[in-house]
Amino acid sequence: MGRLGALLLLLGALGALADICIIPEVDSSLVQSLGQRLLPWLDQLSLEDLNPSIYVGLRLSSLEAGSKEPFYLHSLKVDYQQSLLSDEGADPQPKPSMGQLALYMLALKANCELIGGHKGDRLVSQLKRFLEDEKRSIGHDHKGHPPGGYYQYGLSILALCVHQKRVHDSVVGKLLYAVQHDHHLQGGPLSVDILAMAGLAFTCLERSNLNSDLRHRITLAARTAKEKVLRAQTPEGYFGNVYSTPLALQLLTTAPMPGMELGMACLHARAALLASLQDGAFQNPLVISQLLPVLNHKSYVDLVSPDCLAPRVLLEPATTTPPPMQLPEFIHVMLKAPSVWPPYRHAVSVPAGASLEDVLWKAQELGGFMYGTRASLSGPYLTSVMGKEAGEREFWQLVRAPDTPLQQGIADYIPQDGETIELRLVRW
Ligand code: B12
Repeated sequence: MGRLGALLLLLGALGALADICIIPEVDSSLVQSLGQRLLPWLDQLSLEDLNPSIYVGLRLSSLEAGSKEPFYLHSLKVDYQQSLLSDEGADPQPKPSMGQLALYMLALKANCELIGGHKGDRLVSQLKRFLEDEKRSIGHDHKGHPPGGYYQYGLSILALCVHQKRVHDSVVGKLLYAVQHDHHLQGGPLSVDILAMAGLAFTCLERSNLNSDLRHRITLAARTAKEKVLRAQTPEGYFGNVYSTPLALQLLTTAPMPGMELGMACLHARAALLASLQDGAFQNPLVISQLLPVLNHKSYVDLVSPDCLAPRVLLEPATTTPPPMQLPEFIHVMLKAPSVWPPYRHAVSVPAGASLEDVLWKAQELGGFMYGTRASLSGPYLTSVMGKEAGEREFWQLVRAPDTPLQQGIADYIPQDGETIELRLVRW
């Protein structure tokens, strides 16, 4: 081959690389320290704390937690099967939501378990029933909202797909419509999470060919989802925000996209993620569980045929030296709730390093303030302020004044001295 031939070959290879999203290896000690943050959660086996996403994240990572893993999966099975089988009547157990059931099914597949038998069939029918109900709420004209949200809708289709369980074309059709028409996908960074999840579901359906009549539309929608995620890249490199970037990268790494400039965009996102990892942005177990697969070049779509024998590195508990005893320094945070009458506004003093949840707790202790939370896979979710519950399609938004929505929940966000935090009742 002449020089020109070699040059053309090189240019061709570089051109092809531009279409591929590759995340080069990340320092293994950084990955270890992320995994170590999950370890304490594997010992939390109460109903409120069990989190199938943590199990899925670990199984798709390069790390393993030894005997804690099978034990955790066993606890998940006991908990989920029991609450599924329990009747409404005698001892009504809180039922897992559609999305939680879907994550549980992903966890089973992450352990290479095929769903079958009486229990398995019940699980699959329950999830399909959930999806049918959501589809009905969206309606023929696509004007309604799925009560569980499009994120859980996509997650549920994905979970059934990795188990090779077919859902009706009309169910898939609603998600296709939503992605192609930007329908109720919520603006802002949340839409990237939703698009990424929908894209992962389409990619799975595309590979499994479960809905062959929709094949063309599914391929098109998978591409649209990727394009929209790519367009949502911020100047810092995130797709949406730092916490939607892991799912976005799970989607973008699934396959090369001819004609899309994926290569540089993904390298840019990796650099941004590394910087935020070093800043300690990843503390929440749920977001860590979505990031670990990416650092191991995996996505949820790999659960179609998981490699359960792949060697993984054993996680060792972190050795931490306790910080020297110091008198706590106190900071002042202004807490405001303008959406209630009379509006609440009070300065609260807490030790430096306290979370927003500590601030709320302190304000409540001081009197004149009240709040309520509900456990979720992301941690405590703020449901009410001064006795006012968020209604349907409303939520209590956490905002740093003047107008920056927080990217973390009440348990993870650490306010700084002099900050004003507003709790706003808004529609979504
Ligand atoms: C849909 C969604 C919402 C909806 C939830 C309502 C609904 N019925 O769908 C709305 C728009 C209300 C919402 C609100 C918020 N969200 Co949100 N949300 C999501 C999303 C896209 C999917 C959640 C889901 O369905 N999970 C699947 C099911 C099976 O899990 P689940 O635990 O049962 O789901 C419940 C919780 O996730 C809860 N929830 C939703 N968001 C958040 C955020 C936090 C911090 C907590 C504790 C709970 C929580 O609502 C879900 C439905 O009940 C995720 C994306 C993701 N990557 O996970 C972001 C996500 C979890 N949210 C996020 C954030 C930051 C928030 C807010 C704190 C934003 C704000 N500034 O106010 C608020 C929560 C404030 C509060 N009151 O505590 C971040 C969390 C990042 C982190 N560091 O942990 C994520 C990852 C999005 C992102 N990329 O930034 N969210």
